[in-house]
Amino acid sequence: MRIFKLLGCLSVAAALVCANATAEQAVTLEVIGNIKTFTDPAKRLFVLTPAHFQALPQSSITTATSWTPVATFSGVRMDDLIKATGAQGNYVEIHALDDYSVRISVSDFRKYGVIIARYMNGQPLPRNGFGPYFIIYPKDKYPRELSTPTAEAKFVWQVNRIEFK
Ligand SMILES: Nc1nc2c(c(=O)[nH]1)N[C@H]1C(S)=C(S)[C@@H](COP(=O)(O)O)O[C@H]1N2
Ligand SMILES: [Mo]
Repeated sequence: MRIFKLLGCLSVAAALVCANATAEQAVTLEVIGNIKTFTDPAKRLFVLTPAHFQALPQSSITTATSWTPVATFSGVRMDDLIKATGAQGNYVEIHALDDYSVRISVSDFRKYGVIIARYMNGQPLPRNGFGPYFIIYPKDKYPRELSTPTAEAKFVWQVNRIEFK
């Protein structure tokens, strides 16, 4: 398989596939702000590569969202991301590739077991389809509380940066 991949990368026809593979490796999640653990102390940055993200405890939530049918989303509980980064503070700002951002109270994380998902039904979320990361609340478990416009605004897709405040 590895040989095939290598040969494939050498052929022009497979250039797009290889570009995709590279993009997958470049999918990083940047954590900044009120944190105590850094991958780049000088810049006070904690950057998670896909491998680093995968090495954190993995959790999943099975739910529908307003945009997706019932599916199992998996990734890292926001509580575990807080532990991994030594984050403090009462809220976070979630930022997305499309410049959307929303503020979420840290109290939501324990209350609902919110996860930052990388996979939907075992497939990595593509950038053009809710990826690279998607904030998931257990909407089906709390249909009333998690279907309000305020709650829906917190299901951020295309997440690439999280700032602890
Ligand atoms: N990346 C990203 N996530 C997002 C949004 C967005 O514009 N970009 N909109 C939010 C808001 S305000 C709501 S209500 C829901 C649904 O957005 P929609 O009504 O544009 O589908 O997704 C949330 N997540
Ligand atoms: Mo919204």
